[in-house]
Amino acid sequence: MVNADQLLARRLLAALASGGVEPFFQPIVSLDDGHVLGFEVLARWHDPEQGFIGPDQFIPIADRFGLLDRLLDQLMRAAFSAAADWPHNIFLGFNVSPTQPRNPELATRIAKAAIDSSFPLSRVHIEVTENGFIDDLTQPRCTLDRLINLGCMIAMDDFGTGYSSLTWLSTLPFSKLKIDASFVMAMEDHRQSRKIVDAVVGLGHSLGLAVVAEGVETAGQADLLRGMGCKLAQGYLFGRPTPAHQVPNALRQFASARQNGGLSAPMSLEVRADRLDEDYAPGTAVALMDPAGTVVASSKAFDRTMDANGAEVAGRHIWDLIGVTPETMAQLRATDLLDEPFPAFDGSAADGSTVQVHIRPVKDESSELVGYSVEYRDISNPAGLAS
Ligand code: G
Ligand code: G
Ligand code: MN
Repeated sequence: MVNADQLLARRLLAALASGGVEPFFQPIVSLDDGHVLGFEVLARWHDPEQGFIGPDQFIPIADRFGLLDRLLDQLMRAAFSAAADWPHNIFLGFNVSPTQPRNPELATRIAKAAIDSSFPLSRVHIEVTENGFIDDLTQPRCTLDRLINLGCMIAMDDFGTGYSSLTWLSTLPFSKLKIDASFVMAMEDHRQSRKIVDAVVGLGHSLGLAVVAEGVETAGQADLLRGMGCKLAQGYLFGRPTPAHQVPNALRQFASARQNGGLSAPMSLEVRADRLDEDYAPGTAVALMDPAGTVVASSKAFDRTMDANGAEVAGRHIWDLIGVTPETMAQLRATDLLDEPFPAFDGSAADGSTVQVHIRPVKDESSELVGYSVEYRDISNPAGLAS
């Protein structure tokens, strides 16, 4: 006996094999000037016989029959391929159900999909719903740390609808918090919802997170959000989820907000690394790392500060060198999304003295993040000369 759910699961499996499930893209914009920062990728399934089947119907089935990873894989590959010609500074946000990070293979699968498509992992954002996390966070935490280590950004989706939201927020390495649409949509009519949104924007910012308001449908809601200091938004006011072929057109309509500076020479991390000594004052203790935190170049003064024996620093992970935690990397991601400076923090040099660590994003001419500079400043020597 095959029941209706099993039948649907079989159809879904067939659709996944034949490309019948398609990614749609919804813009996430800056509330300051309306430019597009990235897209949320949403699964859409058109069945030749049954017509359009909504994710509310097929996601739970995919979950029950173990098809979510395959769905994610298909969506990612289709989305990366479609986005190859889009501007290189926009991110793609993928939804991951709370059961998926329990699978130790998830991070590897995501990395493989991106690498196979030459899509930078620093532009991959993973949205995890707070609804349904189970009590034991050991494996999810491990998976999310690995994803951050690979360069991805993690967002908490539908914030405010689950329970223990604050526990997840303090336990898992989020960079971004998405306020659930239900609060945003009720804001104009209900003072309570307005207060909640205001408080969540403040909470997110005080934790160093980027905050996105979901479900923004009216100009009035956008104005209220701007007044609260909310920087990022998503909703029908800015754009509905659209198929890939309509995205370039949608981007052109948004384009006036952001023009490239017209620089022609590419400024890759490698070029910057070669010019390290010219770009910084002599004796500056500075290193460049890629978005995932691997050091690609360092000045002699940096090496000296790190390790009295002058061991090779390039190729090592910044976490191992200066005790940067996954939380620091997660916060770093949030600050580049918001274009805000990352606050300096104290670290210790190999000789035991305290140094101030300044981390700055390094971007190319099209504002794509290529890495970060890590500069040590001797606190007793504010000019930044380490020797
Ligand atoms: O796009 P729409 O509002 O119809 O989506 C309904 C729900 O389905 C949302 O909660 C959304 O996060 C979820 N959803 C859409 N696409 C995916 C997907 O690819 N994977 C998972 N796990 N959920 C998805
Ligand atoms: O759970 P999640 O936040 O991933 O769900 C996102 C879903 O919300 C998308 O599937 C999209 O279709 C829907 N959505 C996005 N913007 C709006 C909006 O402005 N109004 C409404 N009603 N739904 C929206
Ligand atoms: Mn989402």
